[in-house]
Amino acid sequence: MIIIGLVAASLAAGGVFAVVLSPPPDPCAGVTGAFRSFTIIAYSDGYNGSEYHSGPWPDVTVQRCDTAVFNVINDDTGTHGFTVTSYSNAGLELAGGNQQKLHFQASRIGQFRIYSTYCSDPTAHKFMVNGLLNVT
Ligand SMILES: [Cu+2]
Repeated sequence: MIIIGLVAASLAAGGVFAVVLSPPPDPCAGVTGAFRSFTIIAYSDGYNGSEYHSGPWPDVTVQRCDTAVFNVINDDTGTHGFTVTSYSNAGLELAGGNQQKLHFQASRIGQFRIYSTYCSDPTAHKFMVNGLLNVT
């Protein structure tokens, strides 16, 4: 009985060490999700007219492990940024007339703010701080 107990204890300890030493599992390892593309027009009225929406705008949803692709077009003359909390803290910075893509695999479930880190126009900036990416 004592030997069985020791074996069980060492197995338990081994299990603990294995958990500590292993990198955290990637929930999307081997999973190919869908590509979800969104076109974002940055202008003086925000992203896709955020100024005219009372709630978060844009408000987009992908499923976990999907690849989210944001095709950002700056239709304005000044500079605008675009980023998504947790997924791209550096984000994009687009000069007037510029177009760039931001893409990543949405491996974490939750709600993530879409916003601009920098706008040359402070009035437009107010409309570029309250977008939302939902990962379900
Ligand atoms: Cu902006």
